[in-house]
Amino acid sequence: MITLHHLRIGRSIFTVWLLEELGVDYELKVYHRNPETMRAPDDLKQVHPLGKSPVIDDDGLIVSETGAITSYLLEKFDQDHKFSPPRSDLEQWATFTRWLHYPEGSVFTPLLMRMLLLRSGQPHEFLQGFSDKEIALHMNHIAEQLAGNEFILGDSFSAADIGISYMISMAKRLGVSADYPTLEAYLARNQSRPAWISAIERAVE
Ligand SMILES: N[C@@H](CCC(=O)N[C@@H](CS)C(=O)NCC(=O)O)C(=O)O
Repeated sequence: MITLHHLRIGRSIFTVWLLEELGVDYELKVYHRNPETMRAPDDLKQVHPLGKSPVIDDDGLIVSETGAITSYLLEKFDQDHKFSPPRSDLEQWATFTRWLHYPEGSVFTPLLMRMLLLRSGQPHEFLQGFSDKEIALHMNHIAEQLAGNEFILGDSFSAADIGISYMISMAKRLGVSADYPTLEAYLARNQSRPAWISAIERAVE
């Protein structure tokens, strides 16, 4: 049985969503951030030395890092390739893998920068200029991919849409997605999926 170590509020809700899409039986262990520091509680370090979420425990096998967890869950539970292309279709698989790792690898950092700048309440022209430009680059890139496509790989939803939705939802919270109606419509489309609704109900985000 899979246990997901879920920290509220953060990216692990997106792993809950994937588990719901896959129809996997799982347990949730919920952690709360320290309200002053916003950091994870120390108990998470007993699961993994970094003390971050998400982390899954699959009968003693500990997997951390969202991208690695996603790949692991797909390898184990998406044998019909409903949410990811098979490796035998190398071109589609490479495209999928690129979109799977792009959110954490490239989009997250400038969004985090913006979040920290807002939270600090201290203007910083250089960092703000850098993050605004990078965010615009990535939002435009995603919007271009979605022009004429309902989902990131085309007509059908895949696990890559989960990570991209995470980025758009973060952009929305940070007040940048209003300039990108395509992205807001895409997020709304994904978040009307029964698996997302079940994830929210179960994880009480
Ligand atoms: N690169 C990691 C990032 C994990 C991460 O930073 N998680 C945040 C929650 S969204 C966390 O646990 N923060 C609490 C802390 O650092 O104390 C991943 O993709 O899973």
